[in-house]
Amino acid sequence: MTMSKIPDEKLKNYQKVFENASNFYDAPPVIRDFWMRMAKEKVPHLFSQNLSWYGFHHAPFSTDTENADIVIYGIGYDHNSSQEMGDTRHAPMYLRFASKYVPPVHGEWEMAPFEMCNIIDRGDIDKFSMDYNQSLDWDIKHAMKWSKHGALPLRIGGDHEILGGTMVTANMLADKFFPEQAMGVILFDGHTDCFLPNDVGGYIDTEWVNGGGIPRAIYKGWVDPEKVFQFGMRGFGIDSPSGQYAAEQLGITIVRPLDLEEKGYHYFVDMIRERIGTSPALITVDLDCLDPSEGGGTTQRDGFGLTFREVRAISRAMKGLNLIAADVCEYAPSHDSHGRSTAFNIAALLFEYLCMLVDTKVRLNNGKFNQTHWDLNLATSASFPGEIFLDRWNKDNVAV
Ligand SMILES: [Mn+2]
Repeated sequence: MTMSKIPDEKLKNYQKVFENASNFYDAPPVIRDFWMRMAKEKVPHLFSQNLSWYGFHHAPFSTDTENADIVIYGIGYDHNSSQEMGDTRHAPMYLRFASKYVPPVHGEWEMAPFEMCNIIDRGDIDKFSMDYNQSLDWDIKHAMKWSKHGALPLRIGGDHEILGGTMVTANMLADKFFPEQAMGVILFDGHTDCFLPNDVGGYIDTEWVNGGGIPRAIYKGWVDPEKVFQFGMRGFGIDSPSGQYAAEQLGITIVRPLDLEEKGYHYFVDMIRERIGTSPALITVDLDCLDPSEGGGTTQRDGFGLTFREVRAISRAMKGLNLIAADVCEYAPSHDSHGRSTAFNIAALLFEYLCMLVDTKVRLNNGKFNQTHWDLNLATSASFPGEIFLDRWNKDNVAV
């Protein structure tokens, strides 16, 4: 053995850590409880990406929306991205896979969402029909049914037609949990999407045109434009057909990528937190908000956009506030050509939205935790994390 070059006192401490500490056992309490429960219930290795019967973020597939706190599902809308169509219909499948690369705990926030809420993957809603309105009705019908008992939705597109169903469902939940307050919205997009009936004659009989959920919800009195923030506006997105002038007249806060870069995200995070306050709110992410250098896996690529880091930093404004629904749309797997880098960033972002929805739902449940349970009949894996600590965990818990 070579001589130690570290002072004795310090070395003894380092050796003590090496011999006794555990990254499972010494995790923050809710995370450790989660790992130990996974071991006790013999839920197979939640780090695995290879078990197809796990849903989004390793959530169990389930039809039990009545007892769910959070419901995650895909809708592969592929109707009307305006430039490069891509293959948004396949996005839920690819993102479900990418989401399994994200660990099921949030160390930075000290959260174990599956220990705090009953989270299910309800599977996908088929877009059903070639008829636009019929597909919307099909989506909205399912979305409302699945959230009828209060489950907060995390919806994965598909194209931005998804926003109609998100808006209707969020409004239903807002009525249930926050009956006095209008909703706020954070939109990440290349375009304000404030399409008006006068601008889009072809869709005049369609209530929820692609992405046009915001002006419609303002028109109905569900959303307060003073609590609406739009990030990433540029290029085609600030031409009048995409809604800039309507958004300005409505009093929506429009933020161009350079504004964000110059003022810094703290400036806008503070503004969002002040204006949204205790109101219920939703986040909708149209991935064409992104700069093409962020992987390119979207439909309408337009230079000088946002980074994933900016989208995440702004999204975190909602942490601890009342986020009640979120969607992500316009992911085009066929354009995501660099080792699926767009998909992995989306997956990491989705997990943050999941955690923020859990945060809201725990408050709505008066602080009570509802654990997620997996159907163990499906389990075939031999490895479960933390198993060697079960004895210690059981002893410690008896002692307490
Ligand atoms: Mn859009």
